[in-house]
Amino acid sequence: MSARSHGHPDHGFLHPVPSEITPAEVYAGRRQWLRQLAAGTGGAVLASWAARDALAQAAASSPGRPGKLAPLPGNRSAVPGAMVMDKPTAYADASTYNNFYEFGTDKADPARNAGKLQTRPWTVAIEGEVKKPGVLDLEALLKLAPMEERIYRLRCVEGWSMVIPWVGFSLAELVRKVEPTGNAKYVEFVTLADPKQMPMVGSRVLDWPYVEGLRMDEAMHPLAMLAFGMYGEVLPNQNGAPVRLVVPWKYGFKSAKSIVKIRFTDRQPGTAWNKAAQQEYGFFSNVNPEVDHPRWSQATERRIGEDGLFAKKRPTLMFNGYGPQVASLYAGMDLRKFF
Ligand SMILES: Nc1nc2c(c(=O)[nH]1)N[C@H]1C(S)=C(S)[C@@H](COP(=O)(O)O)O[C@H]1N2
Ligand SMILES: [Mo]
Repeated sequence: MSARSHGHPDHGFLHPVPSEITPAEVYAGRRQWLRQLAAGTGGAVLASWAARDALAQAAASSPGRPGKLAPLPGNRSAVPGAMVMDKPTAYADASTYNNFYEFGTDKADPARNAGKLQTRPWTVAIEGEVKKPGVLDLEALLKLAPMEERIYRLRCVEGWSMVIPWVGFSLAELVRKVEPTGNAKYVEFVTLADPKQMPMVGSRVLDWPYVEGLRMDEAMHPLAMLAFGMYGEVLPNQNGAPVRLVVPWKYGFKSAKSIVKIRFTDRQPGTAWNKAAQQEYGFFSNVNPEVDHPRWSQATERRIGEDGLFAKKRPTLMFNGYGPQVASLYAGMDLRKFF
C-alpha cells in the first residue's frame, strides 16, 4: 500500500466520523495522569499556568480595555495568530478521528490501539548541531516554559480539517535553550517506533520511525508549537502523547507525534511522507489551495463535525490562514516548486 494509503480526499458523505463520548475509563486515565503531574514536578507547570491565567484575567478587566473578556479557560497565548475564532472541533471527534499510522491506518485505529502506549517515563534526546546536547526527561521538558492555550486550525493533506485547542509552548523556547550552532539549518523530529507497543511498526506502510523536519526559521517561528495537552487536558495517546509538534500553517503530517529525538542538522532531513512519495508530499508542505495534490484538489476542505449530506466544503486558506504571520518566511520562494 505505502503512499497510496495517505490519500482519501473525501470519503463521501458517510465516512465514519465517530461522535460517541470518549469512554469513561479514558477520561479517568487522563485525570490520573494530570493528578500525577500536579503532585510531582509537573505541579510547577500547572501552577504557573494558573498564575498566568489569573494575570491575564486581571489584565483583561483592567480599566482602559475595550470591554471585559469572558473568563479565560487557560493561559491564552499572546502569540499573534495563536487564537483562531473558529468553533473548536468536538473533543470526541478530535480524539477518535486520527492519523497515527504506527497504530493503524484507519481513522479509528489510533484511539483503539494507542491506549496502552507507555508515555512515562519518557525522554527526548537533543542531538546534532547544538552547544547543549543531551537527554531531557519529560518533567524537565514540561518545566521548560509556561504552558499556553492556543486554538489552531489543523488541515490534513487529505482534505479535512479541525480546530483544536492545544496546550504547550513555542518550539522556539526549546531551540533557544539548547543553543544551536551556526551549522544548524534544519531540525529533525524523530518519533517513537516501538514494535512492541505499535502494531504497524514493522509493516511497510511507512519507513519507520516517522520522521519530520523544519527549516530553522520555521522552527523558530512562535506559532510552531510543542504540545503536551489539548482541550485543557493532557494529550490522549492517539493525539501524540506525551509530546508532539503542531505546525498550524503546514499540512497535518508535519506535526509529528510522540517525539523521542530532536536533531539539529546542516542538511534537509528526509521525512516519512516525502520518502514514501516524493512527488506528492514535499518537504515544506505549506497549506496551499493553489497547489493541488497530484491526485486531488487542495482548494477546499471538509471541517470535521460539519459533514453530512448538505454540509458545504470550506475554502482552504493560504498557509491555512496564517499567512499574515508566516508568509514572510517564504518570500521569493516558488511555492509550486517548493511544495
Ligand atoms: N508519529 C506520527 N505523527 C503523525 C502522524 C503519524 O502517522 N505518525 N500522522 C500525521 C497526520 S497525517 C496528521 S493529519 C496529524 C493528525 O493529528 P491529530 O490526530 O492529533 O489530529 O498527525 C500527524 N503526525
Ligand atoms: Mo494528515
